[in-house]
Amino acid sequence: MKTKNAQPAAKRSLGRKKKDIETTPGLLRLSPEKAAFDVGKIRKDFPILSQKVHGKPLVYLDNAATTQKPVAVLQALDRYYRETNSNIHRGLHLLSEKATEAYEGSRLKVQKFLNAADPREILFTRGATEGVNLVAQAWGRQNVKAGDEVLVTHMEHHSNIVPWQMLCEEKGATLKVVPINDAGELLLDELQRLLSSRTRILAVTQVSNALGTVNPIAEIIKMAHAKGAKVLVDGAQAVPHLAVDVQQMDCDFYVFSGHKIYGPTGIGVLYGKYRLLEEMPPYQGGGDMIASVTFEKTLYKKPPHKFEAGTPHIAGVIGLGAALDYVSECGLGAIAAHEQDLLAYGTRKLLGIPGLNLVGTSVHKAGVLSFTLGEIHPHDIGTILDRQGVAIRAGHHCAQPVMERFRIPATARASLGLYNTRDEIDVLAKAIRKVLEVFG
Ligand code: C6P
Repeated sequence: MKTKNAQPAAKRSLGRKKKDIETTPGLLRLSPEKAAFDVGKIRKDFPILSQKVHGKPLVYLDNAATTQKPVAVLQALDRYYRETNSNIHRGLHLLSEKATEAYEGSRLKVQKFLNAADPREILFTRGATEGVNLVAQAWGRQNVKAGDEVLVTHMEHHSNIVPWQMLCEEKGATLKVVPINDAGELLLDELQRLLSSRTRILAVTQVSNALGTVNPIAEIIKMAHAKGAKVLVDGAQAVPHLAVDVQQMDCDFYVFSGHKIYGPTGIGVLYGKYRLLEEMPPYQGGGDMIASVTFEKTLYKKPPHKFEAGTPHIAGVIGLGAALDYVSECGLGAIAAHEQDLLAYGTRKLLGIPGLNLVGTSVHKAGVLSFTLGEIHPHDIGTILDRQGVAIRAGHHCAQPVMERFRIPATARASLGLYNTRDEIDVLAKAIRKVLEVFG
């Protein structure tokens, strides 16, 4: 995968020891560039991180659920409501013009961030979930018929399963599932076998939220296209960790959520190839998506406006633009290098804990450490860790088929963000050992 925005050579060392990075099998090797950034400085951009919980310094390791917001994003939201608040695309007055400019400016930022060919290919949604539903309903209803097949994988989040199930039920189509191996990697030969002339679309995650697996997405898309299938990529867990280039990967649709990339909740993005968007009917009807309305006939605007009915989450869009600016300034290459270092360090630390079993040991992984600890229920692990200031998630992570595949009810999951440190991994490991003590 291409790395864009790579930082120049490190100004300051993170104190990484070579052996820590290179001795853990099954992890991405850090590139020699290893662009380090100043994580101490970065942490100061996130006011929430300096608080204590239960009297202990907060160690926030629930970034796959949602990320914290830098001051730049908080200020963008505050500034919008204080100085520019107005509806967009409607008013002739100055505030409306400014709000429209900021909103459409964010669309350009997203276009650049994903390297989309055209800003009209960028639609704002409520999040990844709404993006998948939009494609399943608007594209799916038009293109999937009885006897057709929709392909998903065994590692999908419920958001990339249920909308397709609903479509298949409605249309009499069949949902097929690409299996995964014990490391949590997609079985590409099975994918090849399952793809056929009946396959209308493959819906696949770029990075698994429950396992951390990074899929070879360009290769997968090529395989699906060779059979004439379209591909929707769920990028919810990819965009915060990897540089994404939708033209290079050649996906037909790509979705992500703002809140997982240091932006506000309630805002997300759907990228779609313009020709496909043009052919799709609208998802919802209402204001701002029409060219003209009579009781006899309504004409729709062109994409993206055809798919943005009603007053959108204007502040959210502007906040998302600020978040993408922030991440781009940090440099996705530098973020990836930092997180891969933490992942390697954390993997080594956790594997040293008696009875700890890592769930998800793919060769290519992003910053997720999902684990079980003997017979101790992950909810108990989460509660004990919380008392020590460590925030993780425990449960099925909205990926019940993954739990079923590994024959476990749940995992405890520590997930990394750009502001996490090795010291925090040490606190995590210590807190897990405390769980062992409690359960004697
Ligand atoms: N995963 C997690 O803790 P929304 O809710 O629309 O912002 O994102 C849905 C979604 C879709 N795909 C993947 C791969 C995801 O991880 C998520 C959200 C969170 O893992 C909350 S369940």
